[in-house]
Amino acid sequence: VEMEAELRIAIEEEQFILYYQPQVDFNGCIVGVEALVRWQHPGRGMIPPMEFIPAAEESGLITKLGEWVLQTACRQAKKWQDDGLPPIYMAVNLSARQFHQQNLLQVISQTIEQSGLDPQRLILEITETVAMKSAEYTTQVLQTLRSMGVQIALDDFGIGYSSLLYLKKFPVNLLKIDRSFIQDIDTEPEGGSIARAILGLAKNLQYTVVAEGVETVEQLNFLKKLQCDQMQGYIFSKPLPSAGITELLLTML
Ligand code: G
Ligand code: G
Ligand code: MN
Ligand code: NA
Repeated sequence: VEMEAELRIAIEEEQFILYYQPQVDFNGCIVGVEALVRWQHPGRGMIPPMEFIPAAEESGLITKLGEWVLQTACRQAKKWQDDGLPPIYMAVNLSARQFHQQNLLQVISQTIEQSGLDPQRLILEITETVAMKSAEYTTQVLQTLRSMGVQIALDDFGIGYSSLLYLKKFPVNLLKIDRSFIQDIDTEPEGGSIARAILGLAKNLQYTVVAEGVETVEQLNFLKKLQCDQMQGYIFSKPLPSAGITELLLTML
């Protein structure tokens, strides 16, 4: 409850900041960024999302926070575009409660319109578990989002339970392989076998695959050999404030 009260104030006072983590292609070029929220707490410093997103979910405050995140991310993406930087995607996480909020589609379409961002540049990440919870609803929402031009990513792929039947029905563009399957490339005897299987499946179903949490050269080489489309992880860059991304994009001009 204390956390909830604090969060309420934090939202009012906009104590949040977005960091952005690059997603690179096969050649190491930045093709997109994932927006990751942090709480700049006046007394406790920078608080990572794992420590407040659950409370925001439970209290329902995630709806307001999520709107701020979406708005801020879309505006930032538009600004990079207006500044003549290389075109990139902006990926934004949607939590379970956000995905099921009544006015979700309205909020998203309004935010896109107000920011002036090309909807093709926006990727919404939902977890596989959220998607499977009510597959009929999910299919409908995703279809509407796709008709607006927005792209959809299934986040943390492989750790939930995906019905392959629904995977085929969902109008999804990207699968993000959960980082546990990337980390085991180095640590397990049969490491990488799940990453390999997901890549095979995804190629057949014509999804773009993003590997999350790539940290080592061994993981990178393994993924390159399997022609993984995109990668994200500390080996390339940690999540950075917007100015850090601007610098990286400038070097690509
Ligand atoms: O930034 P970090 O790597 O600590 O993120 C941890 C978790 O918090 C991830 O699972 C991520 O999806 C989630 N997260 C980060 N930013 C947001 C956000 O803006 N909205 C939601 N719903 N989740 C977020
Ligand atoms: O939305 P998602 O659950 O995918 O959130 C991404 C999370 O993964 C963020 O908390 C981000 O800081 C974290 N992350 C990104 N790259 C790496 C990495 O290379 N290693 C580890 N351990 N975590 C990472
Ligand atoms: Mn994510
Ligand atoms: Na993830």
